[in-house]
Parts: sequence; C-alpha cells; structure tokens
Amino acid sequence: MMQALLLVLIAAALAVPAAWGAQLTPIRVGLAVGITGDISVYGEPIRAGFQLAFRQINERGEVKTDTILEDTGQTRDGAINVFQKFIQRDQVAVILGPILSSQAFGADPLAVQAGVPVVGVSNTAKGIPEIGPTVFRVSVPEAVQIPKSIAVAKKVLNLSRVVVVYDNADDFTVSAYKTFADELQKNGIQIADTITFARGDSDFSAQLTKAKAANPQAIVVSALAREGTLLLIQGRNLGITVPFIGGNGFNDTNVITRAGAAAEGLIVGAAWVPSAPTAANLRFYNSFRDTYKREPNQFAAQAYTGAQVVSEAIRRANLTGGEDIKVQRSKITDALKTIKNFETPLGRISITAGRDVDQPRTYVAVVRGGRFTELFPPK
Ligand code: 1QQ
Repeated sequence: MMQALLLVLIAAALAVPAAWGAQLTPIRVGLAVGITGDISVYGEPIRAGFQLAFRQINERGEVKTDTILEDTGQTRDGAINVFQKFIQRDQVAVILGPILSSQAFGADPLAVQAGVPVVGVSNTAKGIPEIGPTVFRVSVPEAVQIPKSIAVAKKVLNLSRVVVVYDNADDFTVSAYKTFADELQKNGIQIADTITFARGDSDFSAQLTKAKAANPQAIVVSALAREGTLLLIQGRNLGITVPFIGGNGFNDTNVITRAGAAAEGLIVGAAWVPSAPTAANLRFYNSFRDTYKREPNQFAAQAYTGAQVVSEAIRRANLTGGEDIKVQRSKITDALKTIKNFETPLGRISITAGRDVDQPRTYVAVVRGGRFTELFPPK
C-alpha cells in the first residue's frame, strides 16, 4: 500500500514539469510583416493582432515567447531578406507571415529548407501549403471563399453578365482571378470582357472605360488594396454605377475609408466580420478595441488567430526552451498538425492533413454605410 502510494507520488512529481510548464527559456518567434509601402494597410492590423495576442499569451504565462518583428516592406525580396535573418541570425523556432502570397512563394522555401515552421495569416492564393512540409496557413484560401461570394452575389444581384478586371502582376490576384473565372463559368454567368492591369498602376481610365462599354451587371475585381481602392474611385468618377465584387485584397477598412461613397455596395468574401457572435470573437474584439481605440478588421483577427495557433503548438510541443533549435522547429511543426476544432475569433478552426486551414464559417460582406455588413442571399 505504502509502496503504491509512493509510486503514485513519484509519478505525480515527475508529471509536474510537463503539466505546470517546464518552459524556462522563451521560444523565439519571427513576425514577418510588411509595415511600410503599399501593403501597410494590411501590415498595420496584422502587427496589432500579433502583438495583442502575444502580450496576452505571455501574461497568461503558460507559454513564453520572445517575438521579433521585422518589416518586409511590400516586395518579395524584402520577405526573403527577413526570412534569412530570422532563420540564420535570430535562430527563430517558428515564423508568422509574410503578408502577400507573392512574398510567401519567394520566402517560404527558405524556411522549408531549414526545417522552420511557417504559419501564413493572410496568404490566400492556391498552392501556399504545397510550398513545402513546414508551411501552414490559417487564412481561408480564395479557392474556398470565392465560390461562396459568387453564389451569394448571383442570387442577390440576379447576375448573368459581368466584366472581370484583374492585376496580372501579383501571384494572389492572378490566382484569385482564375478562381473567379472558373466560378463564374460554373454558375453560368457570362464574362463579357476580361481586362488586366499591373500592380503599381495608378490610372485605370482605359480599363474602366472598356469595362463600362461592355455593359455588365457587376464588375468583378481581383486587386490588392491600393489598386482596388483607385479602381472603385475612378470607376464611380467615370459614371459606373453597377456594383463591384472584390476578393480578399479589399478586406480592409482603409479601402472603405479612402474610397468613401465609392465603396458603397462593394461585395467581398471575408473570413471574419466584426459581428461574429462567438465568445472568443467578443473577447478578441473588445480587447483589441480597448488596446488600440479602434475596431479590428479581418486581417487583425487572422493575425491574432495565427499567434494563438502558434502558441498552442508551442505548448503542445512541451518545450523547455533549452533544446537544440532543430528540435524546437520540428516539434512545433508536428504540434501544428494536431490543431483541431480550436476556438479562435474566426470560429473553430482545424489544420488539415494538407496543412491548410479548415474554417467552417466564412462570410460574404457588403459595404453599407461605410461598414462591412454580412450579406445573406434571398431565400
Ligand atoms: C494574398 C492576399 C493578400 C490580399 C494579402 C493581404 O490574400 O496575397 O494572398
């Protein structure tokens, strides 16, 4: 009896370090964010979401992290440089970012080569997790979201004829364009014209004049925020009155603020809306607003979610922080694969066998009165 009790006590004592957090040294996490340049409209909310989440995580004390934030700027090379620094100089155990799919296609292969897990929080092009066995994302891909947006838009607008305008110089906008074109075709919606521009352009009068002449019921646009905003404004100035339907590039309140009245009626698929009625979202929404004195957006919610997923993986990896960096990297990679039905501001999400996100609840939003509002199809 005494012996059995002793064994139980010894077992309990041995179990304590794992259960109570034996982590002694913080785990290094690299945050690759484009804070300057055209993509700062995404980078600012993403940085805010990361920093809020890691502050709360470190305050809870269960997982200790040491985050290093680096500005990638808006280019692919900028992201590659930051990844090199994170992997070699800073010896990080895991990376969150970079913002654009086009940056991920350039930088993620370096992480794959070094065995460093990467979690994208805003990459939505096709083929991101397929970059390699350490690449994950929590941002619902456009291939999943666009079919929902087109189905809702078709019903709401009774669509049969559109024009498609897209940026042919960016990986994400090209990928989303292809998904839009497939989906329009599947829904029997005629594409009266397909018109291109290139990232960096500022004058869209030729494209918009051509689009207007095709007399569509709506204009489908695959663009990043800067070009997307200019297209909305210039389109309205040219007398285009039909609605615009956009992709993930438009999911930012800055687009609405800058485009003003020209953004009204814009339809966009979204991974998050402010009104998502879950306890986890309410906690996130309120703490973000209390901290930053402004409303979060989809990108902030996704960044916060990515930080939560990474810290949960660090917790599950049972690290002390003293391991060889290679061990930390591989244990976190393995732990990321175990994330299932995990409560986040985006709802309950899972990491699939293909390292992509499974997010059951997504939204189609319309801009009304300067806000993204959930759009429901008529019954
Ligand atoms: C991508 C995107 C952009 C809109 C990120 C902000 O979805 O590049 O994949």
